[in-house]
Amino acid sequence: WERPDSRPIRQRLLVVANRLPVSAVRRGEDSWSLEISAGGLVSALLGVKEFETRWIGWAGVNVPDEVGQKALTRALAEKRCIPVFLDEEIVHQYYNGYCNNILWPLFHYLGLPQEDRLATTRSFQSQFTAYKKANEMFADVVNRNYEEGDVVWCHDYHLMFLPEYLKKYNNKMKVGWFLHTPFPSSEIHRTLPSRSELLRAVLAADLVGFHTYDYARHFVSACTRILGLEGTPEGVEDQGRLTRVAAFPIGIDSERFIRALEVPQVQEHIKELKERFAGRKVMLGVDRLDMIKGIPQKILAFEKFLEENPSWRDKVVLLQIAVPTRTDVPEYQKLTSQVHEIVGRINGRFGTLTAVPIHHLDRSLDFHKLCALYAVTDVALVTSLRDGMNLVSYEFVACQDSKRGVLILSEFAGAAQSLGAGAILVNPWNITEVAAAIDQALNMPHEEREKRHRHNFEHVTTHTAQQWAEFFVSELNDTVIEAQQRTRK
Ligand code: ADQ
Repeated sequence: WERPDSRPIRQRLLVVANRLPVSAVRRGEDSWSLEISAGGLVSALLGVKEFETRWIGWAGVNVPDEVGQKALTRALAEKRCIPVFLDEEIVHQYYNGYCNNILWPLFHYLGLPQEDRLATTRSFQSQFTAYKKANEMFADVVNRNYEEGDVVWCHDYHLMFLPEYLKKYNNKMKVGWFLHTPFPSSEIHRTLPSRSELLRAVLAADLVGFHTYDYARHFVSACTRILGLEGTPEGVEDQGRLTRVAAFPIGIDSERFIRALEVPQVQEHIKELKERFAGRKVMLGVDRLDMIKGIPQKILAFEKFLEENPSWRDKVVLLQIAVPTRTDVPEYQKLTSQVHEIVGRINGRFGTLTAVPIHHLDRSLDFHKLCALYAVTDVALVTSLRDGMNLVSYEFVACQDSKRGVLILSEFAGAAQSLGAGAILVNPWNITEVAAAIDQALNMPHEEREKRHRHNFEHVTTHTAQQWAEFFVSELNDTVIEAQQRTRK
């Protein structure tokens, strides 16, 4: 991802995230092949034209030998990526343990894993120690690659200690931290044994960003209630030093989706899908297979809708595309079996010899197929139990400018704050309410769909990923300049 223009480079941006935006596969002792995973973050940061971006993160593979590490470092350098090498034990304790088993469920209000509460509580300390150790390893790589004037942007709950470690190394470093998940109410955060250390570590950053104003407010409340610091409209103050806290709602590269709909291959997919589901309304769910996405709840609500509306049974189909993630975590394995079991039961109950009401796929779809699916969908169902933002809802809206389908959206997704006026908002825990929303969506008159879609399309195309990144980085620069001016006075 080279910069598309050749303007002079003014400042370097070091983007630090747990995972690099590439997957590495070892081909030989000293050879690697790299595949770019072009997610939202990559396209967002490509849009920050004022900066030259370097990525720092884990490549997702264990590379114990020096030959392999050197070769991978060289291969990644061509992609402007710098690896952090984590061994298996650290990955197990830091990534699977503290990040995915403790912080992730807690930040999404799901508490600790149900059947594992005591075991998790016992292993907490060792996982927390590994978490700090991993953060030190990230800090070490940043420090070795830092040049004066660089802007360092740390991402997500994996790296909450990074701002503190970086500032200890060099207090002048410009450090921002952004959380992609919700930040929960202080009543939830205060149950974490390491609650204070985590907050203090994040507060070392110059700028702390969240998707919504609510998450920012929860963070400030946690700092005032747990640490006894002063919350101001600007952020959190500690002995005269201000950490700026603000909302920076992420968006998508909407143009990429809109342009894709013109590609002949996508048009061909659209034609095939229309033929395949002719005479039936298409409902769509696209999620990572994660408990926060509320997939079982969504499917149960669809079952309720079919139960209550027999006339719709052969006229509607739900396509649920669920890409498996974190497959080595037992909770996720249980979720997969649970979803399969529910889908099987409902298809057995309402299916016929020639058609089933739910098509469930456990896999990732390529970009073109995904765009085609979004384009033919009549009703998209996003029923996350909690979600930092939820980009699937944005992607669906971007692909709907000719169809004007309806978005049913969980009120617990950050996106509800931006797309709420155009979507039908639901409480995903209430399957009767979601079933009623499905009925409302399928029967919605064209004028109302048009009006709702206009609102959402306008938002999605004007609040893009590129603007999000530019806004965060320029705010970080301004924050540091203001802090310097305050100190001089
Ligand atoms: P995620 O939890 O991964 O992101 P989301 O924002 O919906 O959730 O993004 C998922 C991305 O993966 C989308 O771009 C989607 O197209 C893609 N995807 C999902 N399932 C897929 C499938 N089966 N096949 C192909 N692609 C698939 C986290 C937070 C979110 C926050 C983002 C960005 O949990 O709340 O919006 O980061 O900050």
